[in-house]
Order: sequence, then C-alpha cells, then structure tokens
Amino acid sequence: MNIGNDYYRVAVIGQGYVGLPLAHAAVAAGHHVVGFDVDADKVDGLRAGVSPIEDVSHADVAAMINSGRYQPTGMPDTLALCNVYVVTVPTPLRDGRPDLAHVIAAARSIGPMLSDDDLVVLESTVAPGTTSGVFHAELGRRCYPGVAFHVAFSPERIDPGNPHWHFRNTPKLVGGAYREATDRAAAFYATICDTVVRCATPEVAEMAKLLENTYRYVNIALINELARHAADLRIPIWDVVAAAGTKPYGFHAFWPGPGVGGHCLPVDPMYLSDRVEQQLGRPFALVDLADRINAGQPRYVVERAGALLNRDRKPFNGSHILILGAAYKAGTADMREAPAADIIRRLVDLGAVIAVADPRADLSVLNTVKTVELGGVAAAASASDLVILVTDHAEFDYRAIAKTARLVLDTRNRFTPAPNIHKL
Ligand code: SAJ
Repeated sequence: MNIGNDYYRVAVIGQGYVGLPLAHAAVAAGHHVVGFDVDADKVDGLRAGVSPIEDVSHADVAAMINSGRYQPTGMPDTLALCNVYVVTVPTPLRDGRPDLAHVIAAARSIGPMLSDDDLVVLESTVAPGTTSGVFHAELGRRCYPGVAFHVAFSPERIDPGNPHWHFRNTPKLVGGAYREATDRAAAFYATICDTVVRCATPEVAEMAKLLENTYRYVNIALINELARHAADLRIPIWDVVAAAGTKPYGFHAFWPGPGVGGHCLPVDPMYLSDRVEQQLGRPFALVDLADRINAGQPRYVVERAGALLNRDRKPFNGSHILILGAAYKAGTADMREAPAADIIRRLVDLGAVIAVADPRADLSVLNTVKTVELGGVAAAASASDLVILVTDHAEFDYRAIAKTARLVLDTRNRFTPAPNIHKL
C-alpha cells in the first residue's frame, strides 16, 4: 500500500548497529519509519533521544523523533500500514550452527501485516537460500491468504566506527526472487543509498555477503599461519606484509593478530560452510582450515608468552601478566568472540595472575581477573612479569608502557622495537 510515489512507510525490525543507521537514513530521506525492537530498554531510550550505538548520535535520534517521522516501538501491531519491511536482526551461531530464531520471529510479526505490493527485505547475514526458503515461507504462512507481497535480500555492510564508509555511501546489493521484487527493492534503496547494485537472485546477494567476509577470514588465517612460520624462521612478518603491501595491484595486506573476533568474521564464513555441508554433504575445506588456524591463535599467543617467561626462568604459575585490550579490535568496546577472553582463560588455567586494562570494553564480564584503569597501566606494567598487547586501542600510552614494562609480547605491532619488546 503506497502513500505517494516517493515516500514509504518503513518498518525496520531491529534497531541495533545495522537497523538504526538505516532508520536514520530513511527518516532523512523523508520516509516515515517505525523502528521496532524487542528490547524495551532500547525502545524507551530511543523515544527519549538516546542512541544505543556509536554511529548514530543522541542528537541524531532526537532529530529523528522531532521530525515526527520516527516511531520507536516494541509493539508488533504498530507495524501495520507500513509498506516496506526491513529485517535487521542478529543471526548468531549457536553450537556452531546458524541460529535463525530472530529472523523467523521477525517474519512471524510481519506476515499478518502484509498487504498487496508490500516489500519485505532481509538484511541479516544468512546462508544462501534462506530468503527464498524459510524466510519467504514463514511470511507466506503468516499473511492473509492471497496477499501478493515482494521479498528481497540486501546484505548489511555497516562497518561500525568507519570514518569514511557509512550507510549512505556504501554500495548496496539487492536481490529479489523475480524482477519486480528486485525492482521494488532497488527503488526503495535508491532513496536512501547513493549506489544500488542489482543481483539476479537473493542467493547471489546472500553469497556475495558471505564471500566478502570469508575472503577476509581466509586471508587472515593465511597471515596468521605465515606469522608462526616466519617467527621460527626469524623473519619479521610485519616487515614482510608491509613490503608485500607496496604492490599496487593484486595484493591486499592482512595482518597477524591474537585471533579473529567480532560479530562478522568468525560467524559469516560458518554460514557458508554449514550450507555446503548440509546441502551438498561435503566440507568447505578452506573455511574449515581457516577456522582452525584463527581459533588456534589465542593458544599460539600463550605459547609465545610461555617462551618469553621461560627465558626469564619464570613459570606461568604465579607470574603477573598484564593484558592490554579485551575488545575484538581497536576503537571498539565490543567483546563478542574477542580472542582476549580465550587468552585470559588459558593463562588463568596455567596459574598466572592476570590484570586487564581496556579503556572501552566493559570488563565486569571478566569477573575473575583484576582490572586496571588507563591511568594505572604504566605502573601495572612495571609490576608485571609480562605485558601482552591484545587490542591496540589508541588510548594506551605505548611509550610509557615500553619504558616501565620488563617484557612485552606485542601481537599488534604497535610498540617501537626495543630489547624488551617482542612481536608475534
Ligand atoms: N583482524 C586481523 N587481521 C586483519 C584484519 C582483522 O587479525 O588483517 C582481526 C581483527 O583484530 C578482529 C577481526 O579480525 O578481531 C575482525 O576484524 P575486521 O576488521 O574484519 O572487523 P569487523 O569484524 O568489524 O568486520 C567488519 C565487516 N563489515 C561487515 O561485515 C559489514 C567487514 O566486512 C569489513 O571489511 C570490516 O568491518 C572492515 O573493513 O573494517
């Protein structure tokens, strides 16, 4: 049901790091937006002009509310009378398998609200075939008989904290099960994105998204394994990557690290390998191998830490180790799948006395270890047998830490080389 040619009533299901930037862009484009979320606190906060994410400010949310065209809600009935529905809910792994519970729940809420010609777009990262399969089927089960709606897939490409690429200027893929569905999705996104790229089917768009992150995951695994060999060959891997990175074509630099965290990279490739395994009965060998390598990186970091302590004739048991950074990457507070937790657990199991410093992350979840405020890091470093840099936040004073620390294991190549500084 359209309200005029250029403006839509858009329901965005999920107001997190993907849904809220989309809602913000849609309100700015003149659309009326219903921002649905099951988290009542988040909805209350949005109504009060409080943003739950860094990329959309409180002022942005207040302006959305004041425009009279943004309606945060937790009530499914409020979704009625919309004509575009965009689903931006989490698709985590549960026991290593894709968990579509939130996606199915969204379809159940949307289905009864659908009228002829409405458009439903799934943005959550899913295995190829999910949009046309279980998602479309659930919508069909829940809508009134005979309603003719359109379904498409458009992968989210939000990179939280990226200063250059944001929702509007990042090219947007859209893929519908048939031409009109693709046309309608392309027409809607053209009102809120600078570039819309049409894919022939939802499966092409679903797999393109998975390829984007599987490409990163596999290449990070390559450099993590090469880093282990380079260390034993006494070749500084960081110089190797920097040198290779001067090639202006055909090479993209990836860097070794303590492991691969976040809500995208450790998860998305598993959607691909799971679909291949389930549907074709064979493994996606490269993804499985990359997962073993990347998941083994925290153990490798602990091995390297042990070798350094051993040179000091110190066992893990009773040694004081300061961990710098618990978030999954610099500049974020997000600790999902972060390697720090695995590293800390292994060190605690070996009897080390752990302290953790992270100016951004909520360390209360690491309730078994001591936490150090930013101002106390240099002092804590001087009292430690070993400092391990896991997440290279800009807030750390690397010069001061290098001066006071006896031994540093630098997994991010952030410290200036010195006798007490050791790199992965
Ligand atoms: N990492 C490495 N070595 C690298 C790059 C990353 O060890 O060379 C580690 C990071 O420390 C982190 C993990 O991998 O623990 C993931 O890092 P990431 O830079 O891929 O950051 P993400 O997870 O925020 O990935 C997102 C993705 N965006 C979307 O899926 C929409 C990804 O596609 C982007 O390429 C990436 O941001 C980005 O470019 O920042």
